[in-house]
Amino acid sequence: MSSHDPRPVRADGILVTVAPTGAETAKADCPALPTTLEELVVAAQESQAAGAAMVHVHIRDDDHAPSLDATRLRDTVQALHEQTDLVVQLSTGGSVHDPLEQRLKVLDAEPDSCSLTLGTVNFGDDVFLNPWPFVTELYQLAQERGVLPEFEIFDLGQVATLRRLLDTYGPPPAGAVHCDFVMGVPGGMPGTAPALVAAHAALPPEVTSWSATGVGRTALPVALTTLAMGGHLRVGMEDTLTLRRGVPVESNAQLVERAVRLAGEAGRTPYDVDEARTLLRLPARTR
Ligand code: KMH
Ligand code: ZN
Repeated sequence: MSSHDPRPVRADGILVTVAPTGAETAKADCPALPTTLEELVVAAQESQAAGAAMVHVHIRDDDHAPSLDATRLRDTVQALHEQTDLVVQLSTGGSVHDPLEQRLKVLDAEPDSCSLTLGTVNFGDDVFLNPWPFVTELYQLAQERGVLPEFEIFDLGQVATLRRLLDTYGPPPAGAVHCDFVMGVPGGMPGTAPALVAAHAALPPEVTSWSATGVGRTALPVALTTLAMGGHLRVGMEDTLTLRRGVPVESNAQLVERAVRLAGEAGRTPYDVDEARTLLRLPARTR
């Protein structure tokens, strides 16, 4: 094997990504949502102990409102790197109100990975704006900085945009093409088995790994379908606030534990952080 070949990774493993906070839920409506740096670090540590290997991060300000403050982002990446072993992925999606210019600056905080949504989508009553020039600028920035993009796919047409992006600008930094289907957003593709099968079938052959998450009540159907199809899982309070009807989620670790339990029934055990870095072709890292 040459030094350029990807390292092998266990076939019966699963990458569990935790998305602990998001930008949509108010702290006042959900006190268990981790919105301070201290709460985020604890949620990340507990999630790692439960089997997560990557954390998808949105930060909040002192009033618990979504923020893209440069200093806070940098401090957050540093704290997560110092106090967990997780692959740190910063959201470049932010909230639907964040300006595109500020979303590009997220990469200045030097995360391992960044989310990169492949197109504009209605998002409830709002619009999550991702015009092609923004997508291409963010992608080229990630390539220049050696940051792993996680391609977020909210709708079937966005899979075609991934094809166009790879054709026009070439592969990501180390060749890992990692996608995440975000399903069940009002305005995007539904969180159903047929939708996931269709979106997955349209993925370009360059894709090296994929995960899925279903928001709200689609969390379980999407997770079960993903396991049946051999994909990886993203879970967390960004997407899911109830375990089932009338039963609130108490912590992000609880959702990670459930994902690991379901994966176990499918014969798969979570990748540790070193295995996750291998899968995602990230350099090994020690605290
Ligand atoms: N908060 C949504 C508008 C991402 O993190 O990149 C966008 C989002 C996707 O959560
Ligand atoms: Zn997000």
